[in-house]
Amino acid sequence: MKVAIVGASGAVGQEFLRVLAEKDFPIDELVLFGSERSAGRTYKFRDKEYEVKLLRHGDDFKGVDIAFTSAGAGISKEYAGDITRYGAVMIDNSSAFRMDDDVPLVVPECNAGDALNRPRGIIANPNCTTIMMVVALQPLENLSHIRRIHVASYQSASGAGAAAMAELQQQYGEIIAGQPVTVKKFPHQLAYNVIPQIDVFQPNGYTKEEMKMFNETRKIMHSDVRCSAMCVRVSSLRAHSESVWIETERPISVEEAQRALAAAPGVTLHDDPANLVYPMPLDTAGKDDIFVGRVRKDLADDCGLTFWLSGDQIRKGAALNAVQIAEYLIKVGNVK
Ligand code: 11C
Repeated sequence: MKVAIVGASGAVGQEFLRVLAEKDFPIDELVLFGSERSAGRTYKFRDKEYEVKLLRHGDDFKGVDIAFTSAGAGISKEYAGDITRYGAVMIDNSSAFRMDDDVPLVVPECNAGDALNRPRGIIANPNCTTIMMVVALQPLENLSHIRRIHVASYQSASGAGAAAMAELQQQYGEIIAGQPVTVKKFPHQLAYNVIPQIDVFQPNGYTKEEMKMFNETRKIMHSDVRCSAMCVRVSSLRAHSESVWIETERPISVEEAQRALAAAPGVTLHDDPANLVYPMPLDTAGKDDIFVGRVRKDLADDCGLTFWLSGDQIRKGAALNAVQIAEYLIKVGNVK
C-alpha cells in the first residue's frame, strides 16, 4: 500500500504518523507532503526518515492508494483533483466536502458502509466534536431513536492546531512571568479563561462549529435528529469533553444505557461517581476510545438521558478516525 499524508507537519499530520505506526498499518511506501514552510523537514516512521515534499499541482499522487489530507479546507479543495486523479482514495480531515451529497461522511462505528459509495474518490472525516458525540450516541440510537440533542462542548486548545497549543502554554508562562499575554490563535486570552466561541458566527447566532454538530450528526447517523450545540473553548491542552442531553422516542433507563455504552465499539464507560470515576481530558488524552460517564436521567424530560464524555480530539477526533476508515476499506477489499 502506498500512503500519502498531506499536512504532515501539523498536529493531525504528526498524529497520523503515530497512529499508522502503532496500528501496524500495511504501508510499503510513504510520502509526506506539506507547505513551503514544512517542505524539507524530516520525520521518522518505523525507523526510517522521510522528507516532507512540497505539495504542488501535477502527478505526485500517481500510484498512491490512500491519501490522508489534513491541511485545511482551502488546500483540500485546491488539490482534490490532483490527489484523486489516478485513483487514490482521499480521506479528508477538513470541512471542505463534508456536506456534499456525493462525498460520504464517515465514523466507522456508525456508518462504515457509506465509505464504499464515493463517486469523487473522496471520503470526509467529520469535525472532531461531532465524531466523539456520535460514537457515544450510536449505541443509544440502537435502543431507541434519538429525537433531540442538546450539547455543550468543552474543547481544548488542540482543536485549533499545534500552534494554538503552544500559544496556550506560552500564555501561562507569560502570566506567571508578569509579561503581556500573546493572543494570536484564539479570539481572546485562553489561559485562566473559557471562550464561548469556536469558529465564526453564522446569521442564526450559532457558530460554524455548532452548526457542524447539527448538520454532520444528521448525515452520519442518517437521522432527522435536531442537535442544538453550545461550543466552548476551555484551557485543557488536548482532548475535548462534552455534556450531552438526549431525548429518545421511548424512555431508556440508566442501566440499559450503561450496558449499551459499555458494549459499544470505541466507547469505554467510566461511570463510578461514588469512587470519583468519570472521564476527564487529562486521562483521555492519548487514548483511542471515547470515554463516557455521569449517565443519568434528565430531570427536565421523562424521555431524556444525560451524560458526559471526553476523548482525544487529535486521535479519534481526527487521525485515528481517518485511519479506521482506511482499515475498513482494506478489510473489505475496497481500496481501488
Ligand atoms: C476545534 N473542532 O476544536 C474544531 C477543530 O471542522 O475539522 C476542527 C475543525 C474541523 O477548534
